[in-house]
Amino acid sequence: MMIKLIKKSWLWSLAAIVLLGFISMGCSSNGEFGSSADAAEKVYVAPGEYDEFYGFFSGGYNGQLGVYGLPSGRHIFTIPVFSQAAVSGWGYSEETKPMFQTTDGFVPWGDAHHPELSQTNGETDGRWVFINENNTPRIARIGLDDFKTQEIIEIPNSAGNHASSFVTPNTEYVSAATRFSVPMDEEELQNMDVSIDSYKENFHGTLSFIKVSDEGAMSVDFQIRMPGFNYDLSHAGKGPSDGWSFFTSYNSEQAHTLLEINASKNDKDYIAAVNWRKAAEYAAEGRGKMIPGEHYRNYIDHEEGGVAKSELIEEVRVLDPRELEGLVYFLPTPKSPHGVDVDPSGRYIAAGGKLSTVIPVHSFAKIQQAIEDEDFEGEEMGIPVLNYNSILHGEVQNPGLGPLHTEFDGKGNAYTTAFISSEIVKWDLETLEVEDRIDVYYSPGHLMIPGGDSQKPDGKYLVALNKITKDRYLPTGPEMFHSAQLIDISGDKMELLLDFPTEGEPHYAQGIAAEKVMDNQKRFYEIADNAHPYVTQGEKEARVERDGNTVHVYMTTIRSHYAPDNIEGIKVGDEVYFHVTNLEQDWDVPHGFAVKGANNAELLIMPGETLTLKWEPKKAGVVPFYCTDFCSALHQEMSGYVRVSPA
Ligand code: CUK
Ligand code: CUA
Repeated sequence: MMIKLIKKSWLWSLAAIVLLGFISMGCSSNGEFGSSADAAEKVYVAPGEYDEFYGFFSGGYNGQLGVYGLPSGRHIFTIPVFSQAAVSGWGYSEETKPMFQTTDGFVPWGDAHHPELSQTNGETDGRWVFINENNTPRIARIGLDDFKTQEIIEIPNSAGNHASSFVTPNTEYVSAATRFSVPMDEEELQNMDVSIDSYKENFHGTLSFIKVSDEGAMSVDFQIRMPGFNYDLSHAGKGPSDGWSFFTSYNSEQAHTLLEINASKNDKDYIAAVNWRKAAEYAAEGRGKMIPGEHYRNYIDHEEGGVAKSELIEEVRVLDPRELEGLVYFLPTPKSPHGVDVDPSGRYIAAGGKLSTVIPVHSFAKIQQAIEDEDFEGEEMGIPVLNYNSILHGEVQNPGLGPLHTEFDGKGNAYTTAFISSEIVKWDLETLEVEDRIDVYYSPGHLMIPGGDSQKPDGKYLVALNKITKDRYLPTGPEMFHSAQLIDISGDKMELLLDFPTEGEPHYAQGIAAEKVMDNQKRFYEIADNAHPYVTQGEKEARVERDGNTVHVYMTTIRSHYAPDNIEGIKVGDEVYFHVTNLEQDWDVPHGFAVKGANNAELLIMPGETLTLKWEPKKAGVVPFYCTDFCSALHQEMSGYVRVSPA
């Protein structure tokens, strides 16, 4: 009997893998439009008018955060985050280089996955957006007052940070988890030089909870030691489940080679339900222990004129579920679950079992009951495994093939992406009946409803974030931008309104009513408040100072000239720092600064800001510099010369 069962599950795994591998490429029709005139009217934003929502779309392997207007789908901005951006000098200027400091050195690229807006009382509040970096584990916090990355914290004792950056209902914490388990020694969780074949005995994972202060400063409050699975996604509880977070895991088989087969054998993997409030109490009481956990916290220091600082933190607290009771419970969940989403009421937890034929929905009340009754079917590394049938609210039948992620409209409906069958499936949270389905083009990963993972969704639009584009736009060679699709969900039937391309791979996205963000915008920085150590407060102070081989140029810009604009006395081999202060006090008047042949990017200096470009001239001669941003009718005149003499 046992053998038969295993065999059966094996067969199903193989079938699913074949489907994932081959059918995932989607069909290739153009699909039906609803009435196009109707759809056009719904997404039309007249010239000079604003969109109703901001959309924040992860840039995936471009490492940045794209800002889109919805419903128009217009790409209105890109916020540089984890990758250097030549367009503004992000990560090239001396002020911003420290933002890329990690324990692996200067890492100027990142793989950004899940943006998440800050929340107050379970509602998006428009203060910040967080986003995780999957490759070199990091989390960034971006201010929605100036649309700039303000802080990047590294996650120690982690090997890939995918299940991040999801917030608790009052942004007490941002959560993170290790995507890949790695060898960790028993005492201090330090990575070890051991055979990969020793996976089962040596490999472990960690979950991390990053505390967020009222000002937004992040710190790793505690980590939880976990069995050697792969941790994939998470979402925080809310309402009755506030105080808990849910993390999906796969590879409970603990395979370390050919994962597509070997990590797909078990009928069920687990969702880890973490009582973070209890864990925070343990941490506050000094329980668990401090272990080595070197990581950098990099932040823009506004007190110091916006110069980034890097701070090395050496230790971190780890809590061990084998020693501390009530920290974590495993919820058995079919099958290699990917997404885990908590409905707006906080009562239901839906999993995207990507190889499952159903969507399992757990009930938080039943989870609580099962914990109270100690209704356990086993344990993994001291973590009790609850009984599947005891905690299940129910299963959604026929949800489409390859269910991944679910969002909610706040009216009792859930929407799940089906990756393999390329559709969005709408179902009722109480009856679990499928109510509607719509084809998308093609193979959706995440989906987004503004506020759709908060307690107050704006259930008007849904965006499908499709992984494969194929024939949706004019062909651009082998590579195409990813395709997002806007769907009207205000009625009983979903209606496809718009295709629009997104830059990089938009894993996840967030949306928020424009009015919660647009009125808090900084339009320029007050020059009088500029506390940069190399600020030049007025043209009269512009000057060149030499200190040995180091030259500091205190430079200003204002339409349409630099001061100084002729610089002599620079020698080959000097280290020249151009500290350029933009004296403008007017919205949307940056100036640029570029030096011919400099092994660096340009600077794009916002009004009232100071940025520094480092230049080491290699040859004697006279070198021009100029403004790269068309700032006035006399922009072409905005230039100057540096004379470089032999050493
Ligand atoms: S995701 Cu990162 S692999 Cu489903 Cu959140 Cu695209
Ligand atoms: Cu300043 Cu162009």
